[in-house]
Amino acid sequence: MANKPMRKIYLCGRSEAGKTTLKQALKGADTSYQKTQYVDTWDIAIDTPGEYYETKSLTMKALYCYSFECDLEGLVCGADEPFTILVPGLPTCLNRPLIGIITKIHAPNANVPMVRQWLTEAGCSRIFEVDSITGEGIAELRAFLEQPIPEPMTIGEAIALQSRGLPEW
Ligand SMILES: Nc1nc2c(ncn2[C@@H]2O[C@H](COP(=O)(O)OP(=O)(O)OP(=O)(O)O)[C@@H](O)[C@H]2O)c(=O)[nH]1
Ligand SMILES: [Mg+2]
Repeated sequence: MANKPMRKIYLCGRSEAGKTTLKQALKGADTSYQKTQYVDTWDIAIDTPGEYYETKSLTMKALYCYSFECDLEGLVCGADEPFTILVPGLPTCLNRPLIGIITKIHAPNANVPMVRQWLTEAGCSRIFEVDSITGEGIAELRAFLEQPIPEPMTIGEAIALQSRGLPEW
């Protein structure tokens, strides 16, 4: 059965976080290691080299700029990453929803609750846990991405939400 179209997600995270493997798993393709050397905006997801995220002058600029080409932004973080460079409250300067994806959830040094805390503090509205190699959690993420793109909010609706102190605007 053919896959449904997915909302386009921008994938960022440090090198080896598992962005490309995740993209392959979402496509139902074989997972094979391919170091990302350039930004690929034409596939089902916008896959970036980890170096974008690890370079001070590029992390935020790329997050802002590619938001114009995606439907939502995804922070990819391996469950075994030893520290984070994420700053809190990222959605305050993004114009797309932000979600988090924790990969390698069964890695020997995995600490899923710690990574979940980083992603929560960064401002992710949803956090998914996956193992892109076994496919665990991929169907749930795929089902979320297959949800239709919501109608853009009017300025009046945004102001109404702001006035009630709600973050969804
Ligand atoms: N067990 C397991 N291994 C994973 C998972 N995701 C990625 N890997 C492995 O981690 C390594 C790096 O994965 P990539 O998908 O290439 O990482 P990347 O974030 O695209 O890295 P760059 O292209 O350098 O930015 C590969 O050997 C993958 O097989 C996962 O969910 N589970
Ligand atoms: Mg890659």
